[in-house]
Amino acid sequence: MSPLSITRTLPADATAAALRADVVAGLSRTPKQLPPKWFYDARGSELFDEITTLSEYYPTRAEREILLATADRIAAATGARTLIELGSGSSDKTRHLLRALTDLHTYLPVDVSESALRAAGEGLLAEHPGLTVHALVADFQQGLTLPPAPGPRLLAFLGGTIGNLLPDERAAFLRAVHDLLAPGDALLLGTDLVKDEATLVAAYDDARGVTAAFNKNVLAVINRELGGDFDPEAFDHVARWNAAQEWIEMRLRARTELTVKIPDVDLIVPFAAGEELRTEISAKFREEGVRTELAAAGLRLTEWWTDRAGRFALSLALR
Ligand code: AVJ
Repeated sequence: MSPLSITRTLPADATAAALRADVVAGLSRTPKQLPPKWFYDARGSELFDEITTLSEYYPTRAEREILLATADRIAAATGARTLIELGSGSSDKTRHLLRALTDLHTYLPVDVSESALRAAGEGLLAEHPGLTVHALVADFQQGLTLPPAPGPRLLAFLGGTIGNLLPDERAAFLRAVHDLLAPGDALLLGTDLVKDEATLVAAYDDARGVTAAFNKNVLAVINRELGGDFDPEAFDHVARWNAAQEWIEMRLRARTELTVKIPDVDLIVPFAAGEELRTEISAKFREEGVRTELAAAGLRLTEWWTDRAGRFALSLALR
C-alpha cells in the first residue's frame, strides 16, 4: 500500500495569525461579523457532523442522493485521473465518486484540518490500495498551489460551502479555480438552492439546538485561542433569511448590554442589548445565477443535476 503523504502549505502560525486578524477586524466594525471558517475546531467539526444528521438539515442528504445517481456520468464525462477536493473534511461523500472514477490515479484532498485529512486519507487508502493520496493542509482562500498530478483533473467543491463566501469572494474563488485548471479539466460544484423560507430557516435553526451550539462554538474558539471571556449563554442564536441577497444569515444576539475582553489581541468589545454579530452567510442559488457566475470565471456549465425534490444542485463545469 502506498503511504499517505501530507503537505502543509500553511506556515504553522498562519492559522493563528489569520484568526487574530479576523477577530480584530470583525469585532471592531459595525455591524460586527466573523468569517464562518472559525467554527471548525474539533468540537465544531463534531457539531457540524451532527447537523448533517438532523431531519431539518436536508443539504447533505440531498447532495448524497445526487452523487449516488450521477457518479458514473461524472466519471464518463470527465475521465478524471486526478480528483482534487477542496474542504474535504471526512471525505464521506467522496467515496461515491472514488468508486465510480475507474481511471483515477491520484486523490488530492485539501483541508485546513490536518487531523481530518489524516483520518480520511488512511481510510480511503485502505479501500483503494492502488490510489496515490496526497493530502494538502491549506486554506483555499489564501491561494492554492497543487503538486503535479496526471490529467484530466476534476476539482470537487461540495456541500454548498461556496455559499459561505461573499459574492466578491465567490468571484475571486471561481477565478482561482479557473487558473488552477487546464483546458479539459472540470469543476464539480455543490450548491444549495433557493426554496421556501420556512424550510431554509428550519435547516439553520433546528429544534434540538445543535446549530445554535455550533454557532456559539465560535465564541469558545475565541476564548480558548485568544483568552477571550465570551459567555455563550449571554447570546441567542439567530437564523434569518435575507430575501434580497438570497442567503441565510446566522447571527449571535447579545441578550443584554455587555462587554467582552479579548486580552491576546488587546480588544475590549462592547455589545448593546440586542446587538447582533453575524457569524455566517449561506447563499442559496438558482441555475441561471450559477451559470452566470461560472461563465464570468471562464468556466462553462455542462451539467446541472438536482435531487428529486429539487432542493440542492450539483454542477459540472469545464475549463
Ligand atoms: C455545509 C459548510 C456549507 O452553510 O449549510 C450548517 C455549514 N452552517 N449549518 C452551510 C452550516 C450552519 C454549511 N456548509
